[in-house]
Amino acid sequence: MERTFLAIKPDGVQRGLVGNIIARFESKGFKLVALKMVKVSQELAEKHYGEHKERPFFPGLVQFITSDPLIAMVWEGKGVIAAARKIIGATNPLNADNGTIRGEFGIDVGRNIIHGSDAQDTADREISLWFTSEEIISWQPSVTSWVYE
Ligand code: DAT
Ligand code: MG
Repeated sequence: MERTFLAIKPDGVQRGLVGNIIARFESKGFKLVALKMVKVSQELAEKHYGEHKERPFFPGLVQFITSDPLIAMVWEGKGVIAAARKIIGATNPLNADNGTIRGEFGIDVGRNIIHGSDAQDTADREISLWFTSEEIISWQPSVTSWVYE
């Protein structure tokens, strides 16, 4: 089954949005298979955002993501990578649709609340960067047959 890496960034944690955000993925029917609070190191932040290292906003992005704890998670389900990106909304919160996490809760692109992997290869890379295989739990929700036909 498909998996994606999601992280509620330090702004989402500070603003008390952890429960609201997790509830959206839970109630959609996706399965939480790993979760931890992390005070991110410089090294992990630079690896995670490696694709952006030449961009002017990179130092600020790394500073922000390492400034305070975040919530790192792995979610599983059919089509979860693309579906999570839709639930999250556009990168710039002012362009994000109403009803999305960024659309409801954010204003500035550098305070956009949550990260989600954007493709299968990124998801694989990010999951193995943030979690060991022992930290990812295989379990079967008893409601599975009420979520999938
Ligand atoms: P996303 O998080 O939607 O995948 P991205 O991968 O293009 O977006 O960028 C990663 C993060 O970098 C993004 O969540 C916020 C920050 N960022 C992107 N573009 C930015 C910009 N123009 N100015 C400031 N921060 C930016
Ligand atoms: Mg991205």
